[in-house]
Amino acid sequence: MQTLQSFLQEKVQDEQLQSVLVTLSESVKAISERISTAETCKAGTNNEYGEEQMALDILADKLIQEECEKNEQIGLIASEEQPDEIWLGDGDFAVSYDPLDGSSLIDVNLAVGTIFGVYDLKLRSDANQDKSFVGLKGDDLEVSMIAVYGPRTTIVLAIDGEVNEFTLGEDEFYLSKSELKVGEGKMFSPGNLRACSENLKYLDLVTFWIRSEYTLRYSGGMVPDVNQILLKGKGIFSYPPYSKYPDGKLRLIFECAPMAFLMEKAGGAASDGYKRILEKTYEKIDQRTPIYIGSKEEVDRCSKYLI
Ligand code: AHM
Ligand code: MG
Repeated sequence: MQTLQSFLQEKVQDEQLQSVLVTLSESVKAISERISTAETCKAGTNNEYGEEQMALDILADKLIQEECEKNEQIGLIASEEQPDEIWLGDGDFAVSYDPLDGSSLIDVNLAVGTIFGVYDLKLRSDANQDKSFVGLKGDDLEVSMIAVYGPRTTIVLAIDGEVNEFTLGEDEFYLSKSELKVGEGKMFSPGNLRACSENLKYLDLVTFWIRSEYTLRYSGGMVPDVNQILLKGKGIFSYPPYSKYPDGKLRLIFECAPMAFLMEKAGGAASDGYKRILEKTYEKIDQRTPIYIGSKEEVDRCSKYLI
């Protein structure tokens, strides 16, 4: 069985990038261990968006930042749990992360995940003199990676035009599924169904999926839901806007762009209904966007029904 480390040595020419990915996988190991043992009480503080943070969100955020600080190749980080991006030094790599997505699912022991986006700032034509995520877009991503903490801890990594799954063994990640491909198939994860109360086009779309006998698979966590589409090779995850979230709930930098990168590399698509998620320039750190992600035909169907 191939380890993640040997896979990276084989596939990634740039040793600096290799070391960044090892750093991120080490933080996933640490989070995985803490999730299975840590207390799940609420931390009692609010994050930048006024949402209550769970103790584990804070812990995961801290663990990733500490790992990144140890790696001098990483010059810039931004976390969904922190208000500002953080400049760490002269390293060429910028890493965005949602440390623990779906944290409201922790106390009921459903799967949660981490989302990473990795950018190589030296490849930017303007050398990104401001050292900021603002001005970048998903198409600038070098690598994206999600971790799913479920019955097993897995990583799905998009690198070098391939998407592969790795599973955590005793102390190492091993390649468990190679070259994931997303085609067509009847499975749906309809997020934010509340929007149907005011958006009859979304109600029509969901009704189409129901009447066409699609299989419902919705966990309440974007990472396990999109991970399922990648692993089953079919399906659609939707999260439209509505009055409470006029731009949608999910964040472009931390959640949607890295997910869209994984999905496109696996042969699927991701759109906000008008354009590819990866084409959207980051205007601010906490930017939100609607998202329709999964099989190409389903993403097209979303645009046709909703626009
Ligand atoms: P979080 O970043 O606060 O955890 O929120 C993101 C999560 C996604 O994983 C999921 O798709 C969505 O929120 C579900 O939200 P809701 O149940 O409010 O519709
Ligand atoms: Mg999140």
